[in-house]
Amino acid sequence: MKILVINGPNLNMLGIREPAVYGRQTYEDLCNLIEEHAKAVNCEVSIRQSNHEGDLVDMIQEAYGKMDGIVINPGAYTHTSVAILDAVKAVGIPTVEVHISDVASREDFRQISYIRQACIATITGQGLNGYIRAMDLLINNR
Ligand code: CA2
Repeated sequence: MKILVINGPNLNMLGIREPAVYGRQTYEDLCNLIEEHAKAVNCEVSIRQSNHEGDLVDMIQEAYGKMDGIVINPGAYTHTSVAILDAVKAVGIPTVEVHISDVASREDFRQISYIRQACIATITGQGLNGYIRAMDLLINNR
C-alpha cells in the first residue's frame, strides 16, 4: 500500500503561529508522526507540501498509476480550487480530505469545500491525528 500525503499552503508554518487553532506541533512533527505510523502499519508513504495550486495539481497527477491512496489537506485551496477537485477526479485514486481545525465551526468562507465531493471521507478537528485516521481509512478501504 502506497499513500501520498499532500499539504497545501501555509501548512509548513504549523506550530509557528495560531497555536489555539492549529496546535503547537510543527510541520516536521507532522511528518515524523506520519512516517512512524506508516512504519507501524507497514505501508509506504510519501509526504509533500506546496504553497502553489498548480504544484498540488501536479502532485496529484504524478500519483496516477503509482499511489494507492491520497491524504490531502489542501489548506485554503480547499475553499477555492476547482482545479484540485478536477485533478482528484481525473486520477480516480481514493482520497481522504483532512483539516486540522474544525472548519465547520469557523468562518463562513471555510464552509465550502470543492474537493470534498471527490473524497471517500473528510476528517476535521482532530489535530494532527486526523492524518493518521485518514491513512487508516485508506488502508481499511482496500
Ligand atoms: O484546518 C485546516 O487544516 C485548514 O486546512 C488549514 C488552512 C486553512 O486555510 C483551512 O481553512 C483549514 C490553513 C493552513 C495553516 O495555516 C497556518 C496559519 C498560521 C500559522 C500556521 C499555519
